[in-house]
Amino acid sequence: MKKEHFFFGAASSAHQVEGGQMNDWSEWEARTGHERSGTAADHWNRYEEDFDIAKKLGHNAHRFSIEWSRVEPEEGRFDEAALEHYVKVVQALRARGMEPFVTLWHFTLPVWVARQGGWESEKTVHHFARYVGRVAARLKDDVKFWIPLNEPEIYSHMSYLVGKWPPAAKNPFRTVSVLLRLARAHRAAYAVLKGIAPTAEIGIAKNHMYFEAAGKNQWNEMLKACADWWWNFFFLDRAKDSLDFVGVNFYFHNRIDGWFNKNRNEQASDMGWELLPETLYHALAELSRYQKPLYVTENGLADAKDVYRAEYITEALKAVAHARREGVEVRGYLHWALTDNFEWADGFFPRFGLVAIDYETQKRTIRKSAMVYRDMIKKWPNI
Ligand code: IFM
Repeated sequence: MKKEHFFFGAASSAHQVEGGQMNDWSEWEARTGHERSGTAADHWNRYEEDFDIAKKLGHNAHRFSIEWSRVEPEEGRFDEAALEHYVKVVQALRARGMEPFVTLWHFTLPVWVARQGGWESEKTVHHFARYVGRVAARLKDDVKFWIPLNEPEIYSHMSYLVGKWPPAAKNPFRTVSVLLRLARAHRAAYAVLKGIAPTAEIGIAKNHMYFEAAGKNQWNEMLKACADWWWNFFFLDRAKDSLDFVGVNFYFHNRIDGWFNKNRNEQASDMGWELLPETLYHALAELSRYQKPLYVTENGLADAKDVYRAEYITEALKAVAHARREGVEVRGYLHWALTDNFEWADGFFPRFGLVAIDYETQKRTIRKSAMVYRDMIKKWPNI
């Protein structure tokens, strides 16, 4: 694989960093008394400062999301100033030598869409396709990599099964119906994007769990096969004809020994998630069966004291290198996240950033682990 094809960088999403949102999530925060995303990392106003830092850290790619509620605040009314803002964001990345990876939906909906039923309404598929078309028409010359949807399976579980995210339902039938609709939305967006930008590379940011069957045990292996099926069926098995690449968001290893989640948890993040970055290798090796280029579109940990991050990144990159040596076509690694950000139901306490944010002053401080990542990029550009 050619050297210039490996992308190193970080990722973010609009609601989590921009600040000043008026979407279904901010409405829900206000209505339920949940911690407010508020000004978040004020990235809407400080994106150039943030991209300067990313450049200093040696990044040659950056993933961010466009906020639908800003672009289409009312049904059918597109806000030119918001679109122009995102044109400038993309230009700011290009000016710093960073390849933009553009996500078009990262969990939030315009309030008017949510009021019409959100992803439970077929109308949303049509509205989404129209919005995607408007954005693509403006950005097509400067953007090659598009990600219509972020982690649809996490969204449908959290919003419709576990009920921790708006609209806070707990209903398996609604969960499956939303998953199927999101798959249709992905396919519709793919068709629109290809119509406008035929050479665009379009993928999904798929949350991938590595289910490990402990021992040589048929029961564990059967549970693994079921879990893999459930986790991959909707977006990889059913939508693979509408994917030019697979974006892998990787955080979880799930050890099955008689039942799920028999993890040893020897090291855990601030959110209690087990830290086993080397298992990224298995995730990539498994996903290679879809025969699409793979990009790690997210991988990271909440670690406020920055105790584990450097080693985590080092091990994750070794896992990528291992997969590449075995012929798995991994073409990029985007760490989650460039800066600290609003972590949905968990608010601001989890600190995922390579760059710390002081939310009082908005001061940015580069964490030591970010420098370790930078040194690895320098030493290992072809990984
Ligand atoms: O912050 C989230 C992101 O929005 C989606 N993927 C997982 C991250 C960490 O939980």
